[in-house]
Amino acid sequence: MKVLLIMPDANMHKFWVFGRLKSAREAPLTLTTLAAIGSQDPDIEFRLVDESVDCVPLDYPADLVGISVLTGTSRRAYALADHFQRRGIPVVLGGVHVSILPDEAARYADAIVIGMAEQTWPRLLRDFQVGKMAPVYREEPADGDVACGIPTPRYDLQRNSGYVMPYTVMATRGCAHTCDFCTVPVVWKQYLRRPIADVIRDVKAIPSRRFCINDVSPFDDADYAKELLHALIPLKKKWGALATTRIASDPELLDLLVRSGCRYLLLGFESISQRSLNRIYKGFNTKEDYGEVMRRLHQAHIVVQGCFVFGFDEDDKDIFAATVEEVQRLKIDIPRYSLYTPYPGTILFQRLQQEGRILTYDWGSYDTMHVVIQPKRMTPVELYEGFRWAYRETFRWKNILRRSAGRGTRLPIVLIGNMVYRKFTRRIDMLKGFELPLGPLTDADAGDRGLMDEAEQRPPTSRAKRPVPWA
Ligand code: B12
Ligand code: SF4
Repeated sequence: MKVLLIMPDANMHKFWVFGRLKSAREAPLTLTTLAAIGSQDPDIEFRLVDESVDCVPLDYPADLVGISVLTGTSRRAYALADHFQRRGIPVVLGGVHVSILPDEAARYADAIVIGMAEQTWPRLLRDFQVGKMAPVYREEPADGDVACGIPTPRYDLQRNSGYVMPYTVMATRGCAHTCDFCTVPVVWKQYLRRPIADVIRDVKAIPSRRFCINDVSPFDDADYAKELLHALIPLKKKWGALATTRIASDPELLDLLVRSGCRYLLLGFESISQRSLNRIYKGFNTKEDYGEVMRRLHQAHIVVQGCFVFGFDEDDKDIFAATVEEVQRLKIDIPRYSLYTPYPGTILFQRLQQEGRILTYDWGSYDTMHVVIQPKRMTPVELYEGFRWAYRETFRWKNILRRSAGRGTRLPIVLIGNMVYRKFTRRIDMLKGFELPLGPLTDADAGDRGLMDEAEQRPPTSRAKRPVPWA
């Protein structure tokens, strides 16, 4: 049986390099994990297509198609689902967006999978083979706080050369925090840790010295993290990960990061305003400590990608220049900016909906690069223009060079990272002009079943859509 697994892309991180697609980010674990889980049955042949690095083979002779859906990619996912269903091929949808809005996703699929799929995916595949696939599969919460039995991802099935970082590993799932804009605590209510032996097995399976841990919060349980880092030391690998700013406050953890080969961390600073941080339930980030966080991580020769968000209720037009200035002062190696986005299911979504401040329910714009809310202290246009200005200003050569001064042996990686985002800055300006390989989505694309139009997408309690001035 042939199963085609697709990760649709919103054209965010991909670039054409010498005629081939290249993703400037790490490979997702989703498809390689699903293929690994399903590979327990030798009769199933998986083909993996991540649209960040591949084009979807629209004529592939699949028996079953599985599509992973994020909110920002849902329109694309539904159009692809429609395409394969019209060819008579059953489609299964799963992933974050499906778990949050199962009723919406169910309209575009023969079956949906809610939550993690370690138990449900093999069951679905078995049911499908005997012609009894159910319309909904829902993973039960784990018993306790340990995630057991997750197999080593099928790295052999992804186009590794397409990624800047092809090898990703998972150690934990979920997050112990509840930032108001974040989907993670909504979808994964538990903070799970995988057995250290399983993680080390996966790291050993990687045919490279470099890998990354792409869990959202892998160091939150300090005891677990220290045990894991101890176990990584003998493997002599170089790795990167996501973390919170609290990582730098524990000297033992910091020392273990260095000894185990950590070279890169992505940190969510989010804002330079403590009031904003408190308001979004991220008060554990202390603005006053940012300088010390950066000093310690730089001392440990760790490259820091620092993420900031614009559009918080406390933000006014001064926030852009103030943030860029702080980014320069802190010498954030690779800064990144996003727009405050109310993903469905989040605390933020509920609040802004009640306040009538959601401008569009077109999920295609929920990529943190489009303004989808009415900001409190500026107009949507001012927010968008400020965001673009901040990108342009931050990635001017003179600012890149000022930030990178003194980075010693890490300078090449810092400069490469900045060059990618310099290019990305131009992409933000072009976002509206992009067309996906299947063509722009229209009602005609969707055929009889119809892509959701805006009225359908709008939850019944919401206010009418207001025009976005620059659309
Ligand atoms: C690595 C990562 C990335 C990578 C890879 C992208 C990707 N598609 O995974 C990169 C860096 C490119 C990326 C980019 C972005 N990301 Co991201 N990313 C992640 C991260 C940290 C891990 C994903 C992962 O590999 N998980 C491990 C795998 C095994 O788990 P999984 O994907 O959930 O899959 C399991 C189940 O969900 C299910 N499943 C999933 N799909 C399917 C499909 C089928 C058919 C079946 C049966 C089951 C199934 O089975 C799997 C096994 O149990 C998640 C956070 C998280 N914990 O999920 C955020 C996350 C997915 N990202 C998020 C966001 C917002 C973004 C960006 C918009 C950020 C930005 N501004 O750049 C972009 C958008 C990318 C796009 N194309 O639109 C949000 C999504 C929110 C939402 N509602 O959609 C998340 C949840 C983070 C968050 N804090 O909320 N991201
Ligand atoms: S933004 Fe980061 S720290 Fe906050 S809940 Fe999400 S994953 Fe956790």
